[in-house]
Amino acid sequence: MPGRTLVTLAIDDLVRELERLPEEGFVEAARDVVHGRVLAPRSLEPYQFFSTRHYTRNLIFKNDLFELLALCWEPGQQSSVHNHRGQQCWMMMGLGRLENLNFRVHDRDEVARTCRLEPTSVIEITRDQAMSVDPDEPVHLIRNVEAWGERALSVHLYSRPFDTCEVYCPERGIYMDVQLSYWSTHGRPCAPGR
Ligand code: CSS
Ligand code: FE2
Repeated sequence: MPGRTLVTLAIDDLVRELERLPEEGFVEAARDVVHGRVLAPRSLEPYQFFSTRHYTRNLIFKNDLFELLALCWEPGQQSSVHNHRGQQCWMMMGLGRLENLNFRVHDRDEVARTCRLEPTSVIEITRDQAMSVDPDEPVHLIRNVEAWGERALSVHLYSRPFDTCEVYCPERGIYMDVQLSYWSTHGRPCAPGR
């Protein structure tokens, strides 16, 4: 959206703004909020938990309508190829930048749990360029490119919340259900030793 003026705000103010949105039309209104705001990095410090093993998922806020998470990525870390259970997903950067790789799913067999993935587009997500996951092509992978050498923190808005997703294994042509878990909730670690 060229020509937009981005408003910088703290994460608590983003939560309040999203909480005020009516349920009817939430998806359209939330998209405008996400694409029109830049997050103040210091406000995200309570949600910064990095692990050398994998990216961490840190809950900021959740109600029946939406969930807001901070995801922390060391250089080189990436998600699996996954979907969002038919829910909308938007991403804003708090620190650094990330790369998004989209995939199209072909020959999905719900019984055999097999499919074929075709890589489609690659998008960079930056602090002044948020991203909406395309509801028509919602299977993707997020990565913090190792060569960039910088930590990243992304804020993910999901509507509605979901706690499982499908994970795809492109090499084997299979997919499976995976449970999602938090590293911390409301700034308190809840996954010690992982
Ligand atoms: N959907 C993944 C992160 S990439 S959008 C997750 O919630 O862990
Ligand atoms: Fe995702």
